Amino acid sequence: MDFTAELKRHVARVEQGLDRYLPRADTRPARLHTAMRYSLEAGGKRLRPVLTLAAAELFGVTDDSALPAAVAIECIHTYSLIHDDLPCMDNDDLRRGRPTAHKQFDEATALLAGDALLTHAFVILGEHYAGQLAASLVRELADAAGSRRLIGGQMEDLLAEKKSDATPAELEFIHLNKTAAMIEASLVLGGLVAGASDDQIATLRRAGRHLGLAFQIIDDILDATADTATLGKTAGKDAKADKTTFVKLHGLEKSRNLAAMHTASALQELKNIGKNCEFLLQLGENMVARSR
Ligand code: GRG
Repeated sequence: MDFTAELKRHVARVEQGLDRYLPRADTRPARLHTAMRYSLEAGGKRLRPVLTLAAAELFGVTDDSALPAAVAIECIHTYSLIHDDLPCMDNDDLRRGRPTAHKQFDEATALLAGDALLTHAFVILGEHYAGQLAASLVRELADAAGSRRLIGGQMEDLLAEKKSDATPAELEFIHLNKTAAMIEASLVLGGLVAGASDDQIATLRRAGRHLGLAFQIIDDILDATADTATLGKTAGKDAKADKTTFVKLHGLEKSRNLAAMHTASALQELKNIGKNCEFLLQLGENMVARSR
């Protein structure tokens, strides 16, 4: 298997899906739909929707039936980035190599574009799936994005920033929910569309949890070691804010080891599914070696 070609193929499908399932930029109110597309079309690695497509393929789904679910995940991820960048949260000027939504438009438009992306994710699920599958997808995504997971993780992150001495347990709660929840859901949505068994879904969930933790540790390492131009977002923010991160708690070397450990656990879980998971294995390995 040619990993780079496969990744390109999945990313191209995601880009097409985003264009297909999002309202056109000139839909009234055009300013809102232009802002939604501005943030979505800025690029990004598309890791989460690619995980959804790859998980569905693992169980033999090679057509576009998982694409709406993949696009819904990317809509929620992008909403969370828009809101995270707002002045009331991280107050950042740069995202995906471009001015953040509130810089390009204004705060109210950015807030509404985020709200609309979050809502539209569920419109997509409702339009493209039916019956028990639709209910399972909505429940999974809403739970991952909700107050006990993504939003709850963000809340605790904001609270921890004020103290700047979060414990390892607090840090794990934040990362399991702010970062790993959506990565877990990405794999699970692909499995649900493909009709995976409860056991297989549970395995995808465990793999996603490890991948998510590895992803966040690498994110902390990159914040400390990479430059703004490479990342497409402001680098060095954690140290400047004296934020508790894996790097602050454990140092660079131990953080790298922890990321490798979580990746190995994720890969082992995927192997346990007993399908041809070569692409997902290489995706996991690439995530640890990534530079942005
Ligand atoms: C506002 C509800 C709410 C949540 C915000 C996403 C998020 C939670 C905060 C952004 C800051 C951060 C470090 C989050 C952890 C997850 C993460 C590393 C997001 C960035 O994901 P990438 O690197 O981004 O996949 P691209 O742009 O490539 O899609």
